[in-house]
Amino acid sequence: MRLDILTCLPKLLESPFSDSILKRAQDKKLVEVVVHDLRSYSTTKHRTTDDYAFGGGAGMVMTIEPIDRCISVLKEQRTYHEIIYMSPDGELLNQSLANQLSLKENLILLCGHYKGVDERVREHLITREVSIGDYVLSGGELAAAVLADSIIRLIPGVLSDETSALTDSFQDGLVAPPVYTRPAEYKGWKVPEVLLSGHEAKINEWRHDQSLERTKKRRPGLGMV
Ligand code: 6GU
Repeated sequence: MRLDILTCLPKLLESPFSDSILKRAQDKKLVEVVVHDLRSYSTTKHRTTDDYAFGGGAGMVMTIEPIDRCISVLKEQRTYHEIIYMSPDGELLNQSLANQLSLKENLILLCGHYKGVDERVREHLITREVSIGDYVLSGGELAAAVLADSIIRLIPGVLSDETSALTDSFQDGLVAPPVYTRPAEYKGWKVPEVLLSGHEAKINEWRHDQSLERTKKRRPGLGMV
């Protein structure tokens, strides 16, 4: 997979991709993440990427030209399956959407900022809009990093067998069961006996029961979308 992220604040996207699973996925060539600074596509004297809103008020608005120029250059190089605008009024991210997007070859994520982008970007350049939840962030960068993480970890080979995405919370419409590690007893707080039994079938049954119980208690309605 190739993931191109367009932003006017590229520094915000440095650390999420330079550590742990997302770094390893790139090192293993399972994903190529390229962050583009929209300022370098600006043709104005001061390389601006925003301007005042027509009609007044509303704060600064991201201009269409740097975004269009950057997307055009990328589209000349390959075909993109989705060009996604990160926006709090977009479609809500969930595991099902992450699964769908993880199957695509090339994706563009556009990070919004200020009071948003010129509406013509949304009308003519974007194929989809995604939000990561019903709250407002200062910009789309952190949201893009969240979306990218949720997608990249699903690409075959990114996770090892032990960390397989198949056992994640949400993947089967259930939250994950509790986990424990050594010591088996700490301050008198004990690990459930069944986990120490070595009886695999019983352990699996216990975990499944715990998942069902937890889902019912914490997230009733999960997976019923
Ligand atoms: Cl994608 N962008 C911003 N600015 N805020 C958000 C968001 C996106 N998703 C939730 N809040």
